[in-house]
Amino acid sequence: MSVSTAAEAARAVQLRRDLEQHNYNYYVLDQPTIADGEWDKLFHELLALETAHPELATPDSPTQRVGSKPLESFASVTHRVPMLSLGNAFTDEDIDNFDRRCREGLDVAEVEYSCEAKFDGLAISLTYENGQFVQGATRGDGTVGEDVTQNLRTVRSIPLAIDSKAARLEVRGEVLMLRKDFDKLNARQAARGEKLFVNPRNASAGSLRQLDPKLTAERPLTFFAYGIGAIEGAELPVSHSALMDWLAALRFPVALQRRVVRGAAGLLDFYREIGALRPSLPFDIDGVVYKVNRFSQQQSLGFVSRAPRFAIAHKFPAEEATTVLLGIDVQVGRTGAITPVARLQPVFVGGTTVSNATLHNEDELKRKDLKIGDTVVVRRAGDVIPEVAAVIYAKRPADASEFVMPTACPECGSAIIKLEGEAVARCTGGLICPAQRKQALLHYAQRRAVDIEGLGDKLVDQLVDGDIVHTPADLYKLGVAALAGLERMAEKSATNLVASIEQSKSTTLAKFLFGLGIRHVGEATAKDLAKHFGKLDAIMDANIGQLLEVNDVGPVVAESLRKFFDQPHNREVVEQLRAGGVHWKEHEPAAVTGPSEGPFAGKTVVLTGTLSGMSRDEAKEKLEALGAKVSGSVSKKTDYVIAGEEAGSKLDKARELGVAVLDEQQFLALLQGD
Ligand code: 5U1
Repeated sequence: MSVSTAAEAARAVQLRRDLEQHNYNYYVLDQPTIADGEWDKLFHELLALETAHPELATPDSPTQRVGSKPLESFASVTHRVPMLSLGNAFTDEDIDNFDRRCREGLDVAEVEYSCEAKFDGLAISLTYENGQFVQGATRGDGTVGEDVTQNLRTVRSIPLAIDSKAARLEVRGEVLMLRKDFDKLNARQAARGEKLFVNPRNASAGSLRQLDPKLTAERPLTFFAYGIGAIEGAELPVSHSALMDWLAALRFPVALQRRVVRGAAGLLDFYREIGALRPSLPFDIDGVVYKVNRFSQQQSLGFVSRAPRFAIAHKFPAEEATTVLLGIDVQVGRTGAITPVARLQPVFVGGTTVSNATLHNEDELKRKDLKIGDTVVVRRAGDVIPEVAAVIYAKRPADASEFVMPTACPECGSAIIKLEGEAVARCTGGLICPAQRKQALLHYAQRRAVDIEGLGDKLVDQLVDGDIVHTPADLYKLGVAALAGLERMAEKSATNLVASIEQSKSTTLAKFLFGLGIRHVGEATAKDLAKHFGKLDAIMDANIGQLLEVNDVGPVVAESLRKFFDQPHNREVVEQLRAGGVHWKEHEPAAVTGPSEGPFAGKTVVLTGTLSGMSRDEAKEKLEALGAKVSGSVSKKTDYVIAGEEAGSKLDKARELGVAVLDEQQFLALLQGD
């Protein structure tokens, strides 16, 4: 070990600054400006410098996050300012009452509130002395918590040093795990044959209470600040919203979902808005929190027992509940995919009673080691199909029974097979299978395909079960008399349906092709094929090589198209549809419809997140008019991903693949030709 030179000392300072800035960009702003490999290189350079010259190491160095020695137990920490809990509200009336109490208590006509999302994580307190992070503690009982400093040092969104002159500052907030990190963690647990976590909250709790900080360091925890405890040697801002801005300026992560509003109406608007956003947020929330904004007013309202009078949590319906798995059935999808479905003891979750939940596929069933009779956690988030999120093995009864995947389709008796490399088992019955036939008809009739208004699932059930309709071509033979005899079909609705069937005859090649329900041929691919070939016969007769020439068509899609049109019965249905009067405008192959120049000409673009200035459909239309193809998924062939607010997994994928990402402003600039 040698004494460090001035250049080495300066380099260590620079590396620390750069690494913390990159941490902040990545973990707080979610805008990385450096590749992971590059970060690792800088980190190892600093580690090597500090190892060779220990006098260069500082307690707030990024190298000090990684995890020190395991503890025997956690020490107790008495909070200088108690960590309060919040009263709960569930109804609009509860909120009116809360607002009335605040108005009356303050003797004002209207109150200003600061609203924010309520994280479903674990409350913690972080103590900074003279700008250095010195202690982190769990909430515990609100008065005494556990010292988890070592573990919290590993959470990269928590700053180890802050630019504040406060002799002491306690920052309060919540540790949680982002949904995408939770999914990755559970996939890793499964690959290692280790136990799966029930939800991000449990995973966070388990991770934070590890005695060995190296284990916590392996868990992707994050942090959001929502308040402070003790503050010494610095001035407290005048309001909660100003405090949040101050914490953000000190580089603490704070939720973007916060707003200052007035009166109960403002609170309820915020509640509904965040409720609608809830399923698309990157983390779990269980409600929103309202706080009287001005600290002077908070102080005059004070506390009742251990909860503040000036704040309240407005809870959302729970997204998870436990119930019993009564049985497992299988459902057959449009392409024959067999989905195991859980039959559950009915349970109220996510605001409705749930008695069925998807189990996805056989592999998922095995992964969860699910048995009939098990107590399970059911999750229903927003409008997403309910799913069995976890099994509570401790409650497994002795007579719990294994589910055996059927070998024959329950709808048509055809063999069920699972192709190598595919997670999904499929019924081989094709259109012989009534379940597949029903789905195929609904797919053909949907708005994005030929658009037959009024052809819903109840009607399709009757048409297929009554042997009236076998293929989409049969729809064009239906008359008012045949339809009017069906359940829930009066003469008027039958007449309307016949009219809308008639109307659907005039369509586009892309919509017709999409409507045929060929595996892997979604709307965007159908548009590509129509644009490239111009005529249906050209598509039906194209060989694999010709199909591969189409933008975004790969071997899987090409193979699927060939297989579909090689089946005589599929060609027959197409001919019957044409004979029945279904038509569209055809054009010469590869006619160029959009401009051939400009930033988006010939480019494949994916839209993700919410754009503030236009709807997704408007953006799509504008892009297509400029010659772009708008695709639904990100691949190596994608030229641009346009990312609005709350962009999710598509943005992650773009970053992973190194695809160019445009934010809304950059997108608008290109649209305007700047
Ligand atoms: N977002 C948020 N969660 N939460 C929890 N703010 C917030 N504030 C709290 C608690 C217990 O307490 C303060 C009002 C004291």
